[in-house]
Amino acid sequence: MSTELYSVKMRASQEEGGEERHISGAEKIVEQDRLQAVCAQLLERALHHSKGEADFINIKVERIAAEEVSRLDALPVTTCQVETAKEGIGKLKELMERSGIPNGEAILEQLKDTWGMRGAMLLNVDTLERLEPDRKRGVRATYMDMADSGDDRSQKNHFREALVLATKVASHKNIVGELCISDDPDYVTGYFASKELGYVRITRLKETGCPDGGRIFLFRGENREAEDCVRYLESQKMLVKI
Ligand code: PML
Repeated sequence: MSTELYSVKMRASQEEGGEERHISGAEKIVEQDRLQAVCAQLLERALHHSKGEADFINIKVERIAAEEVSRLDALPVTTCQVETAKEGIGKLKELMERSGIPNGEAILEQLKDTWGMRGAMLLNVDTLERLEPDRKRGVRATYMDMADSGDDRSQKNHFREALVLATKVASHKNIVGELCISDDPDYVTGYFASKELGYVRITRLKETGCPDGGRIFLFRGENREAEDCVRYLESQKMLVKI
């Protein structure tokens, strides 16, 4: 008999001059007996976020069959200690070079266009074309969680949540890397992740107090393959063993 699992997605936003500003989002896959507790934790998180008070909170619960869920081992993790954000950004460029990704400077230039997006930019690294169907929203990597649900997951853990996301993203055949800067003003560690280099934490990518952050999924292939990539990122259910 298959176990029933539930996908829980939370997103919170604020209205600012008629525009929706993203505040917080989270993804969980849980058994039924933890559903209520997890929804309460995510509501709490949405209500108390350092990016501000939410005007709109959406918690979506969907039942999913265990058979629909794929499993992956987390990418190996290394840490790159840097003193300044400038040095950290330089590391991102170096890691792209080591991964055979050209146009590092131009790609980093596009990071600022991701500030405030709910999802990530999907960028063709060779042509620099953006491939998201909706550029304002971006592509949201969803339906994923850590495989070990026995752990205490009541607190937001930037690192673990990002490692789960990065592992799912990196495993698609057209993804050659990912860049991430947190949009949490209090969180300055970011990362570069790829199948080849693993998950490389960079201890400072911005100044403390800065709310700017975002993600770029680095795509290589024919643009027509982007549709399958977006489908994978947005709908393949995935549990990641950390
Ligand atoms: C986010 O805020 O969602 C991004 C978190 C980046 C985590 C980087 C790390 O600590 O490894």
